[in-house]
Amino acid sequence: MSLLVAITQWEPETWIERFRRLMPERRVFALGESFDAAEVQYVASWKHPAGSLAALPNLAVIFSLGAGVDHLMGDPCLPEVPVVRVVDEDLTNRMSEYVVLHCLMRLRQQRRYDEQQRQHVWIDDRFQPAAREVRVGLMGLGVLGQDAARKLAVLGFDVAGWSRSPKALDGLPSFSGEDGLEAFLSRTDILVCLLPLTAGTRGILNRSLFAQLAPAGRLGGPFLINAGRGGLQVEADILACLMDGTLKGATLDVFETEPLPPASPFWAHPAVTVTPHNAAMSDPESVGAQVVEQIRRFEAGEGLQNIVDTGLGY
Ligand code: NDP
Ligand code: OXD
Repeated sequence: MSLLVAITQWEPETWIERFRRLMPERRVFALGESFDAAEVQYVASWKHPAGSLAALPNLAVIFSLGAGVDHLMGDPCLPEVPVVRVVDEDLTNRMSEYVVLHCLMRLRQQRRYDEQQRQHVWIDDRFQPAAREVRVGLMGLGVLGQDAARKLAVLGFDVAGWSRSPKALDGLPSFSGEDGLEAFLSRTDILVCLLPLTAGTRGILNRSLFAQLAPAGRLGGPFLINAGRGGLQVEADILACLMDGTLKGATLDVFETEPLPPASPFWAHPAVTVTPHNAAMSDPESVGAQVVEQIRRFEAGEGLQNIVDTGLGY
């Protein structure tokens, strides 16, 4: 049986080459090629066009090539087969690097020094809060949130987390559900969002939430780091909150519209750091090998791993 690689927005060639090399005994098709739909048992997807998987009569498993699965859940014609997502050490490490980097950038005020360097300005500025004085709050304590939390704690940050269900996190404070949100936000100077985009989280990063962040922390105001999904954030609210001081700065890897349009005010905003949705890339070597291993497990009757709860949407 064959694998259909259904990728948009990423270059499919590397993935197809990798799958063909790893599974020489199988046929690997790209969406757009001509193929026999009845032959396809597996799909590897990143943002396949909605409806394009609807007529595959022998489809058994859909593999998301990313950790997030909102690109699949948004397809109203998604076949009712198990959906498996990426849980990958390489991807997890990359996300933690991103989170640690941008928390340190805010702690050490690096953007200010970059600007001073551009201006050839030397200010004898000895104000540097300690990491232990800065409270980082992770929204989402899943695979990525937990790893980032641990690594931030090693650096000395005062870390807490928030998730849907209660979590024990190496002795770090953790909060859950609607009831725990206010207490979580009120002790947060840097809010790091690693939530999935679902019906329950869409638009959660909005003015009413930002207004509950700690107003008087050691960084002089709260910062937002969003590397979850653009649909989690209300961009007009972020801009308005940066303007009135509810937020002091934001680091955004994901956007309501991607690629970020050239006219977006985020590009030139002095308090915003923009990265092009690459906080944690899926590595074709590592993720391709995982898909192949999952197919082996499935066919050996050993059971799939990292199956998505399609009811919850993540
Ligand atoms: P997980 O599924 O492992 O974790 C998701 C976390 O979010 C869980 O702790 C879950 O709670 C929590 N959560 C979900 N819904 C809610 C809710 N309504 N209220 C509170 N908490 C909620 O996902 P990962 O950690 O692997 O990935 C997280 C997201 O990161 C992905 O979905 C994707 O969108 C994004 N991502 C972005 C990348 C980038 O490059 N920018 C790269 C990879 C991923 P509970 O523990 O109770 O289930
Ligand atoms: C992912 C992503 O979900 O790259 O893995 O956004």
